[in-house]
Amino acid sequence: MERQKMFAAALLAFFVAVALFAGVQVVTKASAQPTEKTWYVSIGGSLPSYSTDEAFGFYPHMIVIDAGDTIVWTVTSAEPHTVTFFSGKPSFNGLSPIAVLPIPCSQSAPNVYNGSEVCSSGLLVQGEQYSLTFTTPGVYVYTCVLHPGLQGVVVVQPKGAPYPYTQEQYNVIAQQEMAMDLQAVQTAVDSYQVGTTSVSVNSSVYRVAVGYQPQEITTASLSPVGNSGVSGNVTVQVVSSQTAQVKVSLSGLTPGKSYSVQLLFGSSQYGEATGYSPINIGSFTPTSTSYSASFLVHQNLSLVAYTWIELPMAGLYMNVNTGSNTVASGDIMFTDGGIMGFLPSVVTIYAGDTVVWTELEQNDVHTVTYVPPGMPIPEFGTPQSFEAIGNNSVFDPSQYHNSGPLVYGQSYALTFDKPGVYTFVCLVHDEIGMYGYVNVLPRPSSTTHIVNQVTTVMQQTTLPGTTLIQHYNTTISTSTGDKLARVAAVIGILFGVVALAIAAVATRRR
Ligand SMILES: [Cu+2]
Repeated sequence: MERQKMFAAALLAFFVAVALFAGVQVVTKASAQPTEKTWYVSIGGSLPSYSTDEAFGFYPHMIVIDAGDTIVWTVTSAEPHTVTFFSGKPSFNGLSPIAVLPIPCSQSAPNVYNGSEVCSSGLLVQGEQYSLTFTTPGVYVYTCVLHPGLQGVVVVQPKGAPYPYTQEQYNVIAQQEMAMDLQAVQTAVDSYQVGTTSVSVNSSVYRVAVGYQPQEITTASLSPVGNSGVSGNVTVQVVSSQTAQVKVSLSGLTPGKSYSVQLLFGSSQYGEATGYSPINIGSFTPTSTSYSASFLVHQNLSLVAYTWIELPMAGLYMNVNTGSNTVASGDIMFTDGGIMGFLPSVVTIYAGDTVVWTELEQNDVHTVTYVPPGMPIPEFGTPQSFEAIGNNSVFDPSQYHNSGPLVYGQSYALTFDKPGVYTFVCLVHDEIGMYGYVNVLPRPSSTTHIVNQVTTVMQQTTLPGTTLIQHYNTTISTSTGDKLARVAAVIGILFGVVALAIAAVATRRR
């Protein structure tokens, strides 16, 4: 009996101990600090089948985290990028040597961002990561110093605030945003047309694009803030090197009241980014409840630009206010990307013709470089890569030819007098396959030449009629007595020649 009691007491003590221990565990759990989370953002993207089509973005564009959390960025594209927080301080040009060097947030805590320092990852190549821990609630914009249009937003909420999205949801958003950017690049590439000008019977000028990108235009809707009843939309478009056009259309306004329109860094939902000032677009006093107007903004809207306005893809929003109250707002988003290639990649010309390469990508820098046999491809950044040599000269296949870094709108030209196939490379993007070829054919006798030239131009365009023309060409070259097709082809080409002649005369008259 005594033994049984002792056994029961021991059992009870055991259960009490277990209960107490469990209780302590529960208490410990309840009083624990919320766990700091780690979030993932990817940078850039490309389709495997079009490796030179590059999406330029931070995906997701905006991420909302809590103080204490960490973000890890990973470069997923062949194109290198940086993650740089300027915190409103002056940014630097992507071509300056410091652009690619890492900048620690502080000496003691290089990867802890408190919202006011400059922190930069330095150059990150495919697969490389950078991480920052955020300590201070606020709205922060960040950029890639190499591609000024790349801008992202980090919103830091107070510790313990509920998150609007999970990482899984952000992954889906990221995929959608990247797909939209790649689609925009492909659409731009598909619509690109080669420009060719006949200078004389014995020489033509062929224009090749060096990099290409979707047009910088976007429309955003403006939603009422509170119960203002004011809504509308805004279209933002880059119209010249330092000018953007902002077209605003609003309804629900109070006649006689004064309104201001501003562009701000940050997010319409979470507010202004720390360290950045609003860009004032204009003011108006409507005489009716609706109003539309077009404003020109001459201020440089980009964080960093080579020579051209580059609108950030995210982290910019429009605000319509009455001075004290915001009545409508909306995020301005651009699809951002570019082709790291020559368009067309193969250009077929005749001896005596000239090729003019023009940089057509606001977001990036490229070179047009010919490296003669036996010479290694210079590394970008070396003096040799920056050396501009041979512009407007006659191409000599035994010599090094280089445009040096070209920014938007700049050109490089060479005249070819020796038949052959010549390979050109961009020293910035050689590793991702930015190669172009100039195929120089011997100049044929004049009549055949004109026909050939017409068909070459047709083949090099991406117009819908191309397939038809190519079909006719094939018919001519392989014809085995199909007279009708030959006649049709000849008539077609003659029409083409006549049309070109009319166009040439018309151009001259103007
Ligand atoms: Cu390039």
